Amino acid sequence: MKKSWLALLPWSPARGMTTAPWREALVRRKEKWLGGEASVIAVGNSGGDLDSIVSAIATAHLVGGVALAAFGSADLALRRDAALLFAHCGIATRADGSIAELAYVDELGPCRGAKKLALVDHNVADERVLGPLAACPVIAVLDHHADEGRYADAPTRVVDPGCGSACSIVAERILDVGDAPDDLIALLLAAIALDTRGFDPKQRKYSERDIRVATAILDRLTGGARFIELRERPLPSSLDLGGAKTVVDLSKALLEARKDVADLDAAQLLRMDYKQAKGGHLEIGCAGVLVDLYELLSRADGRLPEVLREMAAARRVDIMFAMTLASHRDAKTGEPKDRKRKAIVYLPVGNGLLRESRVLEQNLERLPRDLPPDLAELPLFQSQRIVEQGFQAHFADLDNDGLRFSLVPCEVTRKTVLPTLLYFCGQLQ
Ligand SMILES: [Mn+2]
Repeated sequence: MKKSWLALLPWSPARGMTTAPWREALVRRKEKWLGGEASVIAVGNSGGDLDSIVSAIATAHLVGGVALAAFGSADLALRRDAALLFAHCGIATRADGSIAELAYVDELGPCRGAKKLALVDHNVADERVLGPLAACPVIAVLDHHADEGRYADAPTRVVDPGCGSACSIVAERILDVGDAPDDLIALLLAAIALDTRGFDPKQRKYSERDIRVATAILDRLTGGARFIELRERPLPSSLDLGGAKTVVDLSKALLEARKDVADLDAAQLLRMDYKQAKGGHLEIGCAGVLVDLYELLSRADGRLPEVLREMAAARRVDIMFAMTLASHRDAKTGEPKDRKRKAIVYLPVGNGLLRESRVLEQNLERLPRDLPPDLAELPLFQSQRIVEQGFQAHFADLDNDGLRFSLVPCEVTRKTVLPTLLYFCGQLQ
C-alpha cells in the first residue's frame, strides 16, 4: 500500500505516533505479564526516583522482561524530573501522567504469572511494596547502595556502593550488548548526569565507573571528542532539555524540574511530599506543599476540603495536615507580599474528631510551654527555636467547611511539626 505523503513530513501525526520498537516490546511484555504470563520483572526501589525508573526500564530491555515502578501509576507525574525527561524524549503520557512502558504496583492483580526478579537501585526486595512478588527468585541485582549481602547466588550481581548511579551499572552491561537503542542510552545518561550532579568535582557524587560509562555513552551518541573533558563534552541533540549543552546543564535542568509544579492540581501537590504516621489512636497525614496557600486553594478550585477528605479516605487518615508558604497577597494585584511565614492547614475528617483536634490546636498554641523534654533536646527544635518561641500558632477557620489554619514562623518545618503532633495525639484520652 502506498504511504500517505503526510507520513513523510516531520510534523505529521503519523510520524508523531511511531514508537521505538524496544518501547513497543516493553509495553507488549508488560501486557502479557499482567495477563498472567511468566516474565522477569525489573524493579527499582520504592523511592522511585529517576535512577530507579530508568535503570528498571533499561534492565527490562536487557533481560527481555517487564519494568515495574515501585509506586502507583498516578505518582509518576509527581516525579517532575522523570516526567520532563520522558516528555522531552517523546514518550507519551496517559491521562494520569504515567507512561505505558512501565507496570505499576497498583496495576498488579491478585493472580500474576510466575516470575523472577531483577532488583535495580536497591538490593533487598521490598515486601511492603511487592507483596508476594518479593518472594520470587532474584536473578539479578544491579545496585549502588550499601550491600545487604542477600541473593549471593543470583547469576548477575553487581553492588557497588561507591558508584553514583545504578544507571551506570546497568548502562555498562547495555553498552556491552552492542545493539542497544540510542534513545534508551540517552535516558541512562540523563539519570547518570542527575545523580552525579553533572560530575561536579565539589560534590564528588561519582566514581571512576560513572565517568567511564558516561564517557562511553557520549562516544556512542556523539562520536569523537574524546579529548574534551567530560563536563564540557557536547550532548546529543536528543538531550538538549531546557537548552542543555553538557551533562552539567542537563543535571541542572533536571534538578530544576523537580520544583516545577506549574501544571499540577491540588491533589497532586498534596501527594508530592507526603508523610503519614500514627499518634495514639489517630492516623495523621501531613503534606509538604511547594506552592503557597493562596495558590493551593486556587489549584483546588474552591474544593480543598473535598480534596483533603478524598486523600484522607484513601489512606485511612483521621486528620489531614498540609504545610505551605503563607504568602499574603496584595488584594489588588494578587502578587505575593509576605514570604516570611508558613501556614499549617488541616482538616479533621469525620465529626467525632472535632473535639480532639481542638485539643491538639491548644497544645500547639501553648508551646513552648509543655514541650516534652525528649523533643526539646532534638537539634531541629533548637535550630528552629521551638524551644524558645514554640510555633507561635493561632488557629482560626479558613472557610465554613471545617478547614482550620494557622500561620507559623518560616523556619518551622514538618520535621518539627509532625513529631510534636504525634506526641500530643498520644496524650489524648
Ligand atoms: Mn540510585
